[in-house]
Amino acid sequence: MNCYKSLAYLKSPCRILTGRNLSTSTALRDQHSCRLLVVGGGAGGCSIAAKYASKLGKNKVIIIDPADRHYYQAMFTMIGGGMKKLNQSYKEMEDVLPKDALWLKDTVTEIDPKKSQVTTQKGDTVAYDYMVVATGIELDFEKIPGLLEGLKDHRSGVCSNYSPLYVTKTYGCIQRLDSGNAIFTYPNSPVKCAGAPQKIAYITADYMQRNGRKNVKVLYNTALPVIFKAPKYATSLWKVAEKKKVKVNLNVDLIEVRPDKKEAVFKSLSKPDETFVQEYQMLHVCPPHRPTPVIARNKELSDSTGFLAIDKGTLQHVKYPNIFGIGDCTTLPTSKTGAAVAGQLGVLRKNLSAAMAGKTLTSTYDGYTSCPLVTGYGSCIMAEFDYDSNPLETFPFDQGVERRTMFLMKKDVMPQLYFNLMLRGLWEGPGIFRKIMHLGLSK
Ligand code: UQ1
Repeated sequence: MNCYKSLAYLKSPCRILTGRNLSTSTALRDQHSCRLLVVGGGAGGCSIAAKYASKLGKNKVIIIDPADRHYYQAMFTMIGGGMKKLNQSYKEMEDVLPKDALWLKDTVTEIDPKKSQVTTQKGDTVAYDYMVVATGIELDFEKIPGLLEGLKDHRSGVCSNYSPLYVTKTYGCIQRLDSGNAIFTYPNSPVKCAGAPQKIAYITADYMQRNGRKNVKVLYNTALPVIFKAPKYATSLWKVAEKKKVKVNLNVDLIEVRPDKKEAVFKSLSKPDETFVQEYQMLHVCPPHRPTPVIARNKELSDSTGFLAIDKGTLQHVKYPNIFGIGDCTTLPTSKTGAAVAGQLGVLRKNLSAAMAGKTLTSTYDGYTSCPLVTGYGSCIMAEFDYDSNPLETFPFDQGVERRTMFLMKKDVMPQLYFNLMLRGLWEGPGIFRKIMHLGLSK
């Protein structure tokens, strides 16, 4: 089926279309149709659109995303630590999306899976044969009273690597810090890059040690009952925290920030009704996250948690066989990282193609995810694991220890790999290298 667009010339005269035009009675509203619709132009959406735009041909893929910029979010920790600049972390959306796909710079406001059609904010409709949902996850800074006020005030010491709006503030906070508490928080919700809240704590501790600032106390306050999900790397991280004198407090949840007094209020999750206040000079917050509303409020598509209900092996929607999902918007029970998206891409490619050809889906996602746990200026533990939190390491050495090579991999190799290969549909995670490095003997 061709993509078509009716009355397109009335609204966007510069967009050249090759498909056929259909007349419609609803003037000034476009009706599109396509073989594959991709909702979201982030890591998953852009990469899968790239694969299919070249496979299916010009304008057979439509991609919908309202953003001007595409960020490589995995770089935000490095920006917070002063090791990268914000302008290295993004490209213009029009430069990363595949040229053969039609980009609608718009937001999907409603999905009707029974009609295989979506509606956008501008009032356009897009009918699809197949759809990949890649809408990501949202940040909920508003949920914590006082947090936005603190983030917006340049002298407050409150920062967050999680948003391009605030990530550039972090390094200034680290540089100015010379005494008192530096508190790093992890919220009581699913988050993207579950390692990021503690990476910046270790980087800050390293900065203090290198600059002889002995009067700073670094605290990592997490709502989780563990330091890290995968036990192998949890063991390593407890050692890192001890070595770097980072005090780890488990089961504590940030519930309020008082920027005027430089106080943070926490709730204990292990002792009901207990709250406590800690003073800070620096407060780095990982905000609570929430599923994207367009999925969460759609009861046909989401489960009770608000995420897109897909099969954890095939990535196909549990009710609608022409819908697939990738990345942070899904119910996949693995850590939400760019590396996980890379691992899902190959499975999605194979299963979506099988579905399009009316064949049985044979590829299974094992939950592969990776978290390059940067532990300072020059060291990194390259965690890689599956659904069962068992290590799935690429390299033929123990990745549970801090290494300079892995730091350089994270800092210099990954961004290249991401922009030049993954977003062009040419990287499906390191699985193939893992097999070669382990000579086919293991995993
Ligand atoms: C990866 O595949 C990936 O995608 C480009 C990343 O960027 C988000 C990563 O940070 C990592 C670690 C991987 C996994 C790759 C290797 C070689 C361990």
